[in-house]
This record gives sequence, structure tokens and C-alpha cells, in this order.
Amino acid sequence: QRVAMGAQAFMLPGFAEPWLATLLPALERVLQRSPLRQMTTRGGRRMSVQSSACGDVGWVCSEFGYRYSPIDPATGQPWPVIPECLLQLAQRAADSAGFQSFQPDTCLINRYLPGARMGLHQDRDERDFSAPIVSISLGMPATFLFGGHNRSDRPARTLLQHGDVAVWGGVDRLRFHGVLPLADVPHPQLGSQRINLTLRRAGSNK
Ligand code: MD5
Ligand code: FE
Repeated sequence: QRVAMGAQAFMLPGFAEPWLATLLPALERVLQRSPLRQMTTRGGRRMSVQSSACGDVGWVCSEFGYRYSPIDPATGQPWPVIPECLLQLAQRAADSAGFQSFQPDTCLINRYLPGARMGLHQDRDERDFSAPIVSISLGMPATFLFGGHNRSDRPARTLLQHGDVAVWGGVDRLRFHGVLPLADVPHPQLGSQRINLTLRRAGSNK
């Protein structure tokens, strides 16, 4: 099943389910090496989500701006590698949405606790906008806001639930998007949190 949200934006309900039994323990191992932390935006405000990453580079955000770094500033070490099962899931999802041979080099891990949100924004810190972005939702459901190419375009709302995968690329790659404040409806397995994994091709320069 594939639900179109745009010409090249798709929601794949439950697509991650066959991978969850291996994905969740693999994610725990990644977070033991590069723990979740709250980052500060360019404007000096603390983000309400907690973040980490894996891959050749990881997205880091500070008062000095946003960039992809090969080193986790919290540990001084390279980021953990992207687990094989996560890579495979992302590639299969990209294929299903019409993006062949997706080679992600980074996965951003965002944890939302009740009340956490993400304001409308565009993802434009990657070098390569030709690759899609694959997003995997785990834990509590969240209302995703899918806007247009202008911040003022009224966003559509989609519920993203445990195991859902979304893929954005091509003409939809730079659309504004965000997440409404998370309601506390504990998930049977993951409890009072939502974890979102976004796999991207940042185009590392290392
Ligand atoms: C989330 N995360 O649910 C979302 C899912 C982020 C972020 O937005 O930047 O960490 S990724 C949604 C996304 C990515 C790229 C393009 C579009 C949506 N889009 O065009 O709507 O934590
Ligand atoms: Fe985003």
C-alpha cells in the first residue's frame, strides 16, 4: 500500500513492520555509542526533540549554525555505522516510492517526548537534493504537517504511526513540513515517546 501525499511524496503504512524485531535492538546499540542529546538552534533556542545520528556524517546544530559532521561532538568519535537492517529498509522503501538505488550516508534520530514538536521548516542542509529522504516512525503516533514550497502554504495533516515509512523526493523534496506537539498516548512497546529516523544522502565531503 502506498498513499500519495504529493507527486513524489508517499506514505507507506506499516512498511517497517517486518524489520522492527531487528531494527529496535540495533537502534539501542547505536544510541549507546552516540546518546540522544538536545541541540540548540542557530537562534539559540533548545530544540524540544532529542537527537543523535549514525552514518558517515551526522547532522549537528549549534549557535554557530547547521552542518553535517563526520565526528559526533558529544563523544569526539565517529558516528556509529548505519545498521544493515536500517539501510536495507530505507532502500526497499525508496524503491517502492520510485527512487531506485538510494544510497543514504546518514540517519538522523529524533526522539519526541510528550509536548515535543517540530516547527515548519525545509530540509536544505544536504548537498544533494536529487536523493530522496526516507522517514521511519516508531512509538507514539504524531500528526505530521505537510506544507508547500512557501512557509505560508497551508499544510495538510497526516497521522504517522509506529512502523509507518514516508518517502520524499524530487519535486516534493523541499516542501515545508513539521510535527504538531506530541500527545501522551503511551505506545505498548515503546512507552511515552516517538522516535523518528530520517535517512538521507548528505553528500559528505570527507
Ligand atoms: C519527523 N523530521 O517526523 C520529521 C520527519 C527533520 C524532520 O522533519 O528534519 O528531522 S522527516 C520529514 C521530511 C523530510 C524531508 C522532506 C519532507 C519531510 N517534506 O518535504 O515534507 O521527525
Ligand atoms: Fe525536516
